[in-house]
Amino acid sequence: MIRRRTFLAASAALPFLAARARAQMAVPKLPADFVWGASTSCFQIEGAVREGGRADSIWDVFAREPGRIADGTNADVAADHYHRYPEDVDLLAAGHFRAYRFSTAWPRIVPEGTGPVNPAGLDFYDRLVDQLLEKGVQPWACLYHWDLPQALQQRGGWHNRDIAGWFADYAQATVGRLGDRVKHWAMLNEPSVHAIFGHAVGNHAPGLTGWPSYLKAQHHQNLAQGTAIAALRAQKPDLVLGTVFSLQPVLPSTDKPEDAAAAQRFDAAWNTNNLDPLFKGIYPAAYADQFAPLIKGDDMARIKVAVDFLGVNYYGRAHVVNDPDSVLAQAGWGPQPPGTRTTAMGWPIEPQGLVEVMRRLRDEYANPPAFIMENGACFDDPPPRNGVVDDPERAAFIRQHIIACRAAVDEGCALRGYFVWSLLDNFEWAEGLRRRFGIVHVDFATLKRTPKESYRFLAEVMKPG
Ligand code: GCO
Repeated sequence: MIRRRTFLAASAALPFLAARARAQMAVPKLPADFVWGASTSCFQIEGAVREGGRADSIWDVFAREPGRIADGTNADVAADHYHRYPEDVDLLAAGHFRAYRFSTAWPRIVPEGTGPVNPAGLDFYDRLVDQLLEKGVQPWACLYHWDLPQALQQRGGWHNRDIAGWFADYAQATVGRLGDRVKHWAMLNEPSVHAIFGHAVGNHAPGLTGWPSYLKAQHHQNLAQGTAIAALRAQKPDLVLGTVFSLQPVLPSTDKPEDAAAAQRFDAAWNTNNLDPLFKGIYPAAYADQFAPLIKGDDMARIKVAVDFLGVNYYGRAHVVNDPDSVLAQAGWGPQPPGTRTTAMGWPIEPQGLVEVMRRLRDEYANPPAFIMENGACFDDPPPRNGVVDDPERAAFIRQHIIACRAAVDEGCALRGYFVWSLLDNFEWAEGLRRRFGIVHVDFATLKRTPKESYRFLAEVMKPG
């Protein structure tokens, strides 16, 4: 059946776009209750790393080590969101964002990781949440976006299975203060990516390496996620609870059998080592034997919990080849199909992959209510000129992925919302401040915010009525 699509034309309210570009910006309408949002994470934007009783996270320590961050920067100031949050909330409201996904910093709230809760740390999120609600933006909080308290790393971090309880305690303390106003809570951001880059490849904090290290970090994140969800359900049954995975279709770059096998291993490491435990209570066959020694007692029952939503971070497909020397599933990134366009990160621009991810959730995981919780692109934007940052490639990227969202909805996938990554230019982990993903430009010297054309485009798309 061919469905009729209603197209919403980006209107003449886009002052800086040529008429032709405006016409190309036409996007399909999504359901009236579709949630439009923007995402950030605390370490990447807050700065103020030594204020309000915050202690070091693993990323503060990692960024101080020479050579770890490509441009030698750190996140001590970042976008200074800690002080400038009212301005950032105004940008959300003026841009018609209905929802804002932020993360709470464990080292602000429980600086030593366990033990005393720091009221000043919670005060910051209290102010942020009140400001959001006052401006009509729904807060969505994520409890862990990779910034483990350094004090916990010294106790083994994600290698120590006690972390499941430590995380649940921190989650309960945070919900205890904010749960009267924040209904939507995600537990972890991209556990597989944290396990792979932070604990196997070593190019992210805490800089650990090796596959056994990955397995522990992955299993204990799965366990912490399930433990925290159960604890929060018991604490406050009216909360809407979920978690956030990075999901990518994985394709072999060639038709060689060894590349096909590498793609299967990579898929398990990246996608299904998260999905299968949560939704099915098992590890995929490719790694089940390797995880087995780590599984104790009723671990798998604790991990398989009902979630109210799944957050999906989607950037592109993974094209991989066999690489026996690679710690990541003995697979490496391989050539992309000829003619594939890429972002400034070298990532392929493949909106159709978003539809493939959603189909997989529909067909293999019982179609959980899902939100695209990160999607966006890094481009080498020109600096602001006369208050304008022209980023047509980012606007086009977002538009193509909104069209993909509509296609997924049309195919019966339970896709309920789209959150752009990211509201602000920010600290892009090992890449530092040089990689810009924001729809709002941040001058890291003056901290001035300048909405980019992609912000104006999205504002037009999301405008009610
Ligand atoms: C991730 C994180 C974000 C990134 C974004 C761009 O996916 O790595 O969730 O913090 O900044 O994805 O790389």
